[in-house]
Amino acid sequence: MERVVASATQAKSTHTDLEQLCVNSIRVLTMDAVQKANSGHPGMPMGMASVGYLLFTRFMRHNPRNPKWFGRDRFVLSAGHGSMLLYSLLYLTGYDLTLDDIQHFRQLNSRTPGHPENLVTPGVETTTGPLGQGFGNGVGMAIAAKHMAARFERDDPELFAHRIFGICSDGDLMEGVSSEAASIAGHLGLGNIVYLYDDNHVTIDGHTEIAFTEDVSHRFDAYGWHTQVVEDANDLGALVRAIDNGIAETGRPSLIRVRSHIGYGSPHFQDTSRAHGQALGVEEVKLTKQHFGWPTEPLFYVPDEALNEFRQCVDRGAKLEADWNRAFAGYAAKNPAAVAEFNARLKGELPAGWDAELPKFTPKDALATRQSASQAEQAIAQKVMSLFGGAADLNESTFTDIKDGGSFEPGSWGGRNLHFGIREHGMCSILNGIALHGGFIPFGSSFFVFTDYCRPSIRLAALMELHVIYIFTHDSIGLGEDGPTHQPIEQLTAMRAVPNLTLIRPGDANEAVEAWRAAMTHRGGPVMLVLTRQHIPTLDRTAAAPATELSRGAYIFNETPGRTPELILMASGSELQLAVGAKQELEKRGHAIRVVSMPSFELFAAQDEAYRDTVLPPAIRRRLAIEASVPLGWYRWMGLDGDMVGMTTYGASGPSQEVLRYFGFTIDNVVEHAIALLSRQPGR
Ligand SMILES: Cc1ncc(C[n+]2csc(CCOP(=O)(O)OP(=O)(O)O)c2C)c(N)n1
Repeated sequence: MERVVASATQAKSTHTDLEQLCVNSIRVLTMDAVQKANSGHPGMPMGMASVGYLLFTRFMRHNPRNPKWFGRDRFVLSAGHGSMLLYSLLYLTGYDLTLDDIQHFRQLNSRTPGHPENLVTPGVETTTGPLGQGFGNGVGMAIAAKHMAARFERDDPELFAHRIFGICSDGDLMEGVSSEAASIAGHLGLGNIVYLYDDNHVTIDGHTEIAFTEDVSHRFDAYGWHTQVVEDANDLGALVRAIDNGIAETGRPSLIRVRSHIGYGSPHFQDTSRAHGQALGVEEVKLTKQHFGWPTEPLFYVPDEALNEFRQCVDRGAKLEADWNRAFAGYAAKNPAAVAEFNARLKGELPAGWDAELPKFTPKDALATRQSASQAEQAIAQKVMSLFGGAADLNESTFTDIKDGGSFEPGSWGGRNLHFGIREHGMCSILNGIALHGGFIPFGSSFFVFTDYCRPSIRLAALMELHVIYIFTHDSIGLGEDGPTHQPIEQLTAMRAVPNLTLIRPGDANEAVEAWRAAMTHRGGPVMLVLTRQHIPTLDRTAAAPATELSRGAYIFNETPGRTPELILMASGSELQLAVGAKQELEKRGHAIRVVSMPSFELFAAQDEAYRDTVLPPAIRRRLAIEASVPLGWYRWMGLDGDMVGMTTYGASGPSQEVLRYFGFTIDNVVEHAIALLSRQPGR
């Protein structure tokens, strides 16, 4: 296959006039777009225009007319605030983005939002802006590429050899998440990464000297990266050589530190933070254009020679993809089974019979939902090869490693268990990258309380509609001895607040199995399974609804036969057993009770109103929620006349059952609260 990569001998130490025109075209489009919007970040694209130009026109194998071509190299703009760099490149190289789109930069419902969004703009691989996240996403993409190559490559190493290019900034490299991702990328020796670091010495509050003086190259050396320095971002020859070297280094990820100048060319604002986050001003834009020898009018002017040069990417990309498709057709003819799996994975299809071996539990089984869920996961993992992921050094507790799946390591890229180390945030940003790459249902696991360490990446998974599965165990004060630092109190509420995240907290072993089924079949967003450490009973369902009802988010578990319920007990997870027990006690006292199992607010909220009103009839206003968490999120279901047995303080260290009793998670206490509710006149 053709490699469109300039060799060192072709490298020039100075740029040609045409190259200069191309680089300046990016700068001018950026200045004009930000000026028209009167909002945005002109400085970084102006400083790194040369890098963007070279990557898109010389190095990256991409097809502007098919941004989803599997064999493409991926480009990640981790410094998402510099979005005009990416939009300029996408427009100039012939993606489905017009000059009109550029002129509507940052306008409502435009295809050029403030920060790049994967679902909005063709050619944007990942949503970036929260600094450091893109860096981690790229590491995930590189992991995904390595694993796909190991699983599918036969005799043509080029077919699955795409690379991950990225641009990151000071802010990216200051954020902790990039350190976590860089550390694991170095450990793994991900030689398919080439990142260029925009070393412009400027952030929002001024010079980097005020807060960022470490030697970044040495830091990355220590991580095990291949590092280089280019002293001048305008030296295209040096950049070409460095990128060539980065590509040639296949045993380590590559970081090229590029000394650049924010707001390059602006007579008054170059090298100052004034160029970072606001329009340069009409006068300054004119002066800068004059400095480039550019006509000041019309706005958004790009010379034909430059546009033609950029648009060579269209024909080149078509040829690259056609060559790849030809090679792939040869591969497919020789490897029909592999190609069937490959195609299904890319489409996100599950193999026939994927759920055939799911376990079934009986009331004899008393086990933690982390255990029952693990059994379900193992049964699925044997059939679904796209399931790939790992734990943040807590597999001994979360039980998520795939049995006989092997470890993903240098030399065994086909392993399906990724040892993330104690890097929860890095793990979740990497999971996003794996999902974005395509061909995977990635999963990650840790203790539920540490979702606090993962939240920015979880939020982005939800925003990007990625099919990522999180398995978080040790879900309440019921974890016991580890005490309040490890006992989640507000995390259920916090995670339920993330739009488009589906959280499922199963109430027994059979619900745990159904939770996995829901996680596998859900599309358009991440799913989080929230599981117990402590054993809980498997509920007797001979006179109760089947656990498959979990798919509706909430369902009538059982109720006093033949009578209209006076009160609804509703619970999730380990507290469902308390509702079931309390119902029996209350029935003995003559009350008619309904138990509602509510493992997922989101799945329930997605049901139609008629179903929701069947489960929680508006006329039944005495409702008691039971969950070892803060009540905030439950008010929607409790209503004004409801009450909750929940947590309003942090927990305590002690044996599980004692801690639960201490905080009122007993049948007696639930009954007491129910009696109090029953004796109250609703509406008062
Ligand atoms: C996690 C996160 N924190 C803060 C910000 C706000 N922010 C945007 S850019 C930036 C820093 C700019 O410095 P640098 O990364 O060097 O970019 P440059 O000024 O060179 O464009 C900050 C703090 C952000 N986008 N993400």
